[in-house]
Amino acid sequence: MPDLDVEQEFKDLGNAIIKGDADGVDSIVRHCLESGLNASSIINDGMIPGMDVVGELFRKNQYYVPEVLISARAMKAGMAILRPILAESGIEPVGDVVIGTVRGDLHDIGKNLVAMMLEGAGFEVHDTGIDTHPDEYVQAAVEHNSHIIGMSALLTTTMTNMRNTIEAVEAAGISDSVHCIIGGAPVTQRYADEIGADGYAADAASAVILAKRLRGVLGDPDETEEAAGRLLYLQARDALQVAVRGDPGSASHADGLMEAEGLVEQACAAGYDPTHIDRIMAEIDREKERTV
Ligand code: B1M
Repeated sequence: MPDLDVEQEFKDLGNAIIKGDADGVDSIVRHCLESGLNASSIINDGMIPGMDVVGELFRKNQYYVPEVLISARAMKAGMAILRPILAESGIEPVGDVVIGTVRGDLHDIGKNLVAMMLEGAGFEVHDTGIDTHPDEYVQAAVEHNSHIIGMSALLTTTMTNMRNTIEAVEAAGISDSVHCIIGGAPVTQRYADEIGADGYAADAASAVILAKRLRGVLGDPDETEEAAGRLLYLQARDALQVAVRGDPGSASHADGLMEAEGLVEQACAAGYDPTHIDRIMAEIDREKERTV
């Protein structure tokens, strides 16, 4: 490959993903293939680092949903060229995931983001779409020999179908081989624990880290530490919500505040973003003032 500056090519490819330039991704990927680079290197060294930056920008609130969707579309443009080649070359995916929005729920923007990010991270993803019946998840997981079932819910009224799906997975006798993970705006770690899910992720980037962890393919230590800090922070938010819903002076109000404070301290110790820490501490202080 005498004429190809591989490092520059991968840098350009990553930047095209970050900018959401689908046409650019298409032409760079084709150029890389014509120059003899292999498909998995194009994904792992060019596209995924770009998508990692997108996930990072999203986590830091520097990218919002539209930008992520545009980048995800650019990623898809590259994947569409590379997927058949990967399938031919028999490269093992990181794991197999069945993902869908739960029964009764039609929201799919977040689920699609999670699916694309998982695909970008090297998972084989089977999307059951919206309004997925518990038995449909089970059927798809059995059919594809999946390692993970991912459920998304945006409504408090449909969240209960996550529990029903976990029960269906248990009833089908596949719970030893399939991990159930959940997410969506109303879902919390507390709820995941309550229904016996194997994991909860607050956003698409964290879902990838969770899925990798469940498959034993951890990201680099910084990535894991950042995710741990973020998880503690999100758990603190959940605890604060519990407090806010309780009457000042009630046990739930006091317990929620105490739990939130403890979690914020841990998130701070884990090096989580000080701006977010300061903001939630101010909210906790305001809530405390309501008690006196
Ligand atoms: Co609906 N809706 N909606 N809606 N909708 C909400 C969710 C709502 C909070 C709005 C509100 O009242 N403020 C509210 C729910 C209230 C509640 O239950 N607590 C609501 C309602 C009430 C409804 C209807 C009942 C309205 C009606 O008809 N009366 C109805 C229900 C239809 C149904 O599902 N049966 C309805 C319909 C719709 C539309 C069809 C119009 C549209 C959906 C279009 C679509 O998805 N194709 C819609 C939308 C767009 C929203 C809001 C505005 C935006 C949701 C969204 O896409 N967010 C929403 C209000 C809001 O959230 N601000 C609202 C962006 C997306 C990227 O975030 O989905 O949270 P999210 O995904 C995140 C994380 O949650 C996480 O990662 C994603 C990326 O970071 N995540 C996972 C998600 N799934 C995950 C899975 C994982 C891990 C992480 O592991 C597997």
